[in-house]
Amino acid sequence: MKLTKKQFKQDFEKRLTTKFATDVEKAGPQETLAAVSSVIKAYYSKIWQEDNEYKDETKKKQAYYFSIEFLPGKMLKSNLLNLGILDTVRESLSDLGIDLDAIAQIEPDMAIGNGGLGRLGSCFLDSAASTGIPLNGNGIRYSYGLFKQKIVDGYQVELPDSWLDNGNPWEIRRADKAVEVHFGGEVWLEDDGTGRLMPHYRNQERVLAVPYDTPMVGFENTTVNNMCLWRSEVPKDLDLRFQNLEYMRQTAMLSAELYPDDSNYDGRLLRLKQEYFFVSAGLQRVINHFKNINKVPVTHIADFISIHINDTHPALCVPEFMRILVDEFGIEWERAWNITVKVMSYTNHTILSEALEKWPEEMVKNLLPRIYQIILEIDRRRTADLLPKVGAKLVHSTRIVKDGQIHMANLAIIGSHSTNGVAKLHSDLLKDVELHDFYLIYPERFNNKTNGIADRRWSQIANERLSGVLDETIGKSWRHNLNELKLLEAYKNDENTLERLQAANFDNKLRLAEYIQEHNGITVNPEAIFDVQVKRLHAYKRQLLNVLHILKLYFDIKDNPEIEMVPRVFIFGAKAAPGYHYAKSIIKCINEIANMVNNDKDVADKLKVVFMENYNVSLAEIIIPAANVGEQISLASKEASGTSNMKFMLNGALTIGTLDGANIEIFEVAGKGNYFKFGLTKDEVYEYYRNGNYNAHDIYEQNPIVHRILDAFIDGTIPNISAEGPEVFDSLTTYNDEYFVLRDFNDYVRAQKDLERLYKNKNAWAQASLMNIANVGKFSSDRTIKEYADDIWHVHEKK
Ligand code: T68
Repeated sequence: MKLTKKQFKQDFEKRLTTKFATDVEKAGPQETLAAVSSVIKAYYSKIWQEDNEYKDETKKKQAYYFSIEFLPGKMLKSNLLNLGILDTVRESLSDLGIDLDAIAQIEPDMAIGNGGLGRLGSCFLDSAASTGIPLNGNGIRYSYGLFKQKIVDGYQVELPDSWLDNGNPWEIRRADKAVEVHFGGEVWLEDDGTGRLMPHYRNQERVLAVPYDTPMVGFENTTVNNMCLWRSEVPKDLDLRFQNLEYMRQTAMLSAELYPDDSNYDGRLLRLKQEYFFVSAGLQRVINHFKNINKVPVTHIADFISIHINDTHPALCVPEFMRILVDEFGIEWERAWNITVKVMSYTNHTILSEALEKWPEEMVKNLLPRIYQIILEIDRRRTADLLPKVGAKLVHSTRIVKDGQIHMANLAIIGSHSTNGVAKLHSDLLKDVELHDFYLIYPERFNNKTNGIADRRWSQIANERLSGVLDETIGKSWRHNLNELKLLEAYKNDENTLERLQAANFDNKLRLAEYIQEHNGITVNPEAIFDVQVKRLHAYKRQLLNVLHILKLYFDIKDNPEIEMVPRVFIFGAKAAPGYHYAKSIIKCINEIANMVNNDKDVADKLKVVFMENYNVSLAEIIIPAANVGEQISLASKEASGTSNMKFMLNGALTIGTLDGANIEIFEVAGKGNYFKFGLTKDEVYEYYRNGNYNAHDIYEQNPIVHRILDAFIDGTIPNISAEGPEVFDSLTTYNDEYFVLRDFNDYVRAQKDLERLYKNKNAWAQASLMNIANVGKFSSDRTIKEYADDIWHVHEKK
């Protein structure tokens, strides 16, 4: 949009008066932020309204991304960038003595997601808007997002994230569009006089779902999509019998808190309620909108909408959509089923068995009696239909209802026309191993969509220094199309470019060093290799492997304080699920090792270990641009994709990683010599599983370096871990090292040495870094979302 400084200042000053009865001089930072945000909201609202009108008039098909989590982070700068007014607003504020970046910093992160899955959803919404693809989000407006992490005496402590305290300037509460969601009670079927059995209900619990809309503003275009988040409330006309405190509390609970578990299935009733809550509310709104806009029968709905099931949490979309078609529109079952399968599509994000959702039949039956009947009927008809075609074995292994449980992945696959994994390796594993039986029955449904990232946030916003150098070197086309970064390759031998790229990284390192000084009280050397592992703490991600290597370096120094070594700063950021004891123990160990290493005079500044508290999107925006090395060291086959690996690459860090998830595709495009690969392949891992012949204890006994490092956990070398040390030690020895940490240790050390050698050659390192940036184009989520739009949803870009 077009905006002059004069206009903005006028709007801003006026808003301070109308909203807060104050002026530039007297306004506090919260008032300033709120006024700026409110002005920006007014700017995009017009575009939003027009785009809604355009969508309604053209009636083009739209897609809806149902996800129980989103992780957008802060929105102010992203909205400014996308509106094309970031510089104008920054300069205008600066004229008024206000620092935009300082103001932007106090906006709370919108953190209604755990990690990769939620962040991917937000990257997709950003990219869809920016490429003009009509995709809207549907989720829950949790009053409390992911917990805030404090580190106290080395331990993780969780504090509530009350992100709405100062209001949310971006959202619009649409009370007029509220719908009801019903739980429990009894249901029975009665002939409606025409031979059709219709459901009747008694004693249902009623919940009001109120939508809050947050605009997803496209990058320098005219698209504004919607992220709809639902809040649970008590219906205004509630029967007095139900107006008791317990019911009020239960209702509020539905949208109160995000479950802080990732990669783990938690079978609690409230979670199941949350799932049905946002699924039912979302589908009702989508269908209401369809009815209002289109004058065609609902049997045509698959031509107008597409519903995406992000992981299994929204899998109840399948029976709920059936319920609406069959019970409310009176559509005959077979026909309704064909429509449902056409409308639905599903993404799988994990092969970890502990993350696969299953709900006890009894629980579903009690909480959602009609949905339960529909699931049984889906299962019954499918079984009858397939038995003669594929045989009992395949039918049984793929059934939705078995062993007293409802298998949500099975429901999602069976009830949709597309199942995709999130990186090539992952999608292959789904077809060949994890979902092989489904693949035999429905081969045409399986496909891959390698993840991507919203590159504008991770470069233009998070790394202005690098972006500036790129503009000067290759022009600005890369800002619209990340593939244009390929132009950078021509500068691989241009010393000036290499120097400027490295200088940008160095500035970012200074900024991070300052942050670390302020928050951790640790002085780090900006010349050191900044070696970063940021992600959720999980055994399969193997933060422990990183830790063992740090201990090796530590002992090398202790044995020979004069040893020549490129100084290193190891940086961690990781939240552990509050109930994940082992992960929390590892956090404690990292912090105690950090204390030991950082305060050892022999070590000087050769080695520093920093655990950064409360890793989140905003912190990632400070850390990743400063990294030299990104650690992507999960056990091969376990990380479905990973997306921080892509963010590091975009910011010029080199990856040290296993052949897992999207790392493989990163290595393919980065080119040999520009990454450090190590460790078992997925085939080797599966070979161990088949043979059952892995023996971690042997490695402990036979490898003196490993022996010494592991002993440090139990012999008092590392202080203050008398409970956690033995736990870690036992996991690696007695319990046979589930994720092959010891098996991959030697090769990891070798790769780390290669890395150090390359870093000593400044020019070669800079070239490798440049090659990473130049080849990152594929990992823009603009690419990913276009693939979803073309291959799965069949929705089209606005021209
Ligand atoms: C992640 N999954 C994958 N799950 O681990 C990661 N799970 O490899 C991938 O890049 C990313 O998804 C995007 O595809 C998750 O982040 C969760 O957060 C989660 C949350 C609740 C329940 C289960």
